[in-house]
Amino acid sequence: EVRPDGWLHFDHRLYFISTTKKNWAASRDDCLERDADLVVINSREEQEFVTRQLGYQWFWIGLSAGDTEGTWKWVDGTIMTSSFWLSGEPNDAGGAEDCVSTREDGWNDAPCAYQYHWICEKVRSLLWS
Ligand code: 2F8
Ligand code: CA
Repeated sequence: EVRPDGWLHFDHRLYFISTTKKNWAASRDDCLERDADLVVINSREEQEFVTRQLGYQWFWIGLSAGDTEGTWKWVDGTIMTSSFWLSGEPNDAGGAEDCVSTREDGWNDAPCAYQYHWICEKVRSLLWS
């Protein structure tokens, strides 16, 4: 279901899929300006809903390296529970891959300075159905 303002609706949440590209931090700033944040993916259903829209281009999600090497944290502060890494990922290629992107078939860790599309998420207000 595509809403007129460009937000997609799924399970009491709204998703914005960018048509332009930015680095991870600037992507997050864009989401914050939209009263949202980069998407936090909590279930296979959510991963499948979000990635159905994407094809084979990379989109930043709200997951980045934690303070301890090899750990990952979501922008809402929660620890990663379900994960959807592509085979062989995360590989920290070049020792410099601290941000996570997804495409239709799964996640990759990539350099945070790369310019990718991004996905924002916000809770749907009960006031405007
Ligand atoms: O083969 C997987 C590998 O592909 C690229 O590196 C060659 C990705 N690099 C970027 O997206 C910058 C790696 O992250 C990925 O693991
Ligand atoms: Ca990688």
